[in-house]
Amino acid sequence: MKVMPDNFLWGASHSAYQYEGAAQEDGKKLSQMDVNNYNTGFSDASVASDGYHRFREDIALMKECGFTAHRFSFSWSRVFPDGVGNVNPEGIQFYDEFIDELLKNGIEPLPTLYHYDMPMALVDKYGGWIDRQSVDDFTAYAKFMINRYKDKIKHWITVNEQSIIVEFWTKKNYIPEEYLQNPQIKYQINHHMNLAQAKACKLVHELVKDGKAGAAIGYSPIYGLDSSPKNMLAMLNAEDLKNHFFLDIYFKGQYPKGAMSYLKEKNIAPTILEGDMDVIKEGYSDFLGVNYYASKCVKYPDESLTEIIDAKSNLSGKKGDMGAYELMPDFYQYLKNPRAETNDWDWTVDPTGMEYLLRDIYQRYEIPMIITENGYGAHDVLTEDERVHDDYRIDYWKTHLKSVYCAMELGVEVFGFLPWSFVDVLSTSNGYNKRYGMVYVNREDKELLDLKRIKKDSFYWYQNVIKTRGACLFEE
Ligand code: BGP
Repeated sequence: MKVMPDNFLWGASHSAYQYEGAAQEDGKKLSQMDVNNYNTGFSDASVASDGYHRFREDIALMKECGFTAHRFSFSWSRVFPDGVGNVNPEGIQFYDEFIDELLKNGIEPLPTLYHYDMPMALVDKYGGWIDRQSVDDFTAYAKFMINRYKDKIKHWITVNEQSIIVEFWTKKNYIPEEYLQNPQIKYQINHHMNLAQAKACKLVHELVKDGKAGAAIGYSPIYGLDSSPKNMLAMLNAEDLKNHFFLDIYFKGQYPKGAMSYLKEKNIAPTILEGDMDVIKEGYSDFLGVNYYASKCVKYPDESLTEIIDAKSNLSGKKGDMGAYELMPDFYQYLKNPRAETNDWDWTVDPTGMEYLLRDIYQRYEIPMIITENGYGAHDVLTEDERVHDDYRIDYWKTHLKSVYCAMELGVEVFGFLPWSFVDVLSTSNGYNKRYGMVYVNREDKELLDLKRIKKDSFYWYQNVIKTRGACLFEE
């Protein structure tokens, strides 16, 4: 019978600012994501899913579903409201209680130290990740958290989605006005994060007995539009800059040469100081968290005038910041994959991509992986009898999980599946109009309602998947 191994971790994921709410309660101060979300036209993060007040109820539901693990993130500005200095006792108490509640219910906590939410105090002080001081301040915060929970937590996720932070740099960072025209900043921010995440890995190795550390990367396999040699070359270019650029750092301790030469030629490469690469090498990663939603497609850029103009504005960060049609002159150009289906939000639905990326990454680095995000954003409908028939989400997870299984059958090491998300959480770009959960949160985007939790069809489906360790995926 096809089943996942006994010790395979089953659960889901959320991040602090998208789940907790209580954005300025009990001593917490604002993070850059609290502030960024005030202006999207959608709901902000002030209440979100109200997890700060309802986490016990949510964890009870996780237990009912059969969870053995759960991924969440710490809010830096809940613990250190000013980013540095005094610890907020009520903030840390919240995480003490959250972690103990998970453990009491037999659920392994997998925290992420950083999920987009730099304390606003540090953005105001020196621009956040733009300044190298952020590396030391992050390290001090990480050291405090790792020390606090070193006896309770084995797997530590350092930084969420550096790839997405670079691609959507003005959305995932609060960038002061004067830097908006300078795309070098996004690679500099990323370099500082590389140092910070390496230091956090090293701290886990030093402080946690048998501790394991790694980043969670937002990863899309990149396909060439067709078999034309130029388009295949564009695929290699894009793989180098969008994927290897991050994974080579985590697992080889270096930047890929091709991508770096390209950035240098365009004068947008990060400044690297003496000793930086040693720090990065020392802070090696033990595993990779994979956040997979959709694959991407590229072609070699045409040299038409329009595209050159587009490319210039893209490099200056003014245009194309949603990344979907990103164009890097002389390197690659994203485009819609004519052979792939898309969801309501124009994201490719590509379950084969899951097997492809797991095998591809494993061939390159041979490291253990855990799926730290995977999910289907949709306009869910609550029926009058309080049900949500999200068969599209079940279908998405079913086909993606089967792909994980296929990769594992070929020897790829995957030790868990933590999809996005358990309860509905605030979408990074579409408030509560775009839902991902297996548990419905009764609120509208702008109206709070009673925030009641309602199990969707996907909850019952996932419960059965966990109970049968995946065997039910292959029935019918
Ligand atoms: C990932 C993020 C999550 C999550 C997810 C869905 O990139 O790590 O925080 O929100 O994407 O994205 P969205 O909410 O924009 O649909």
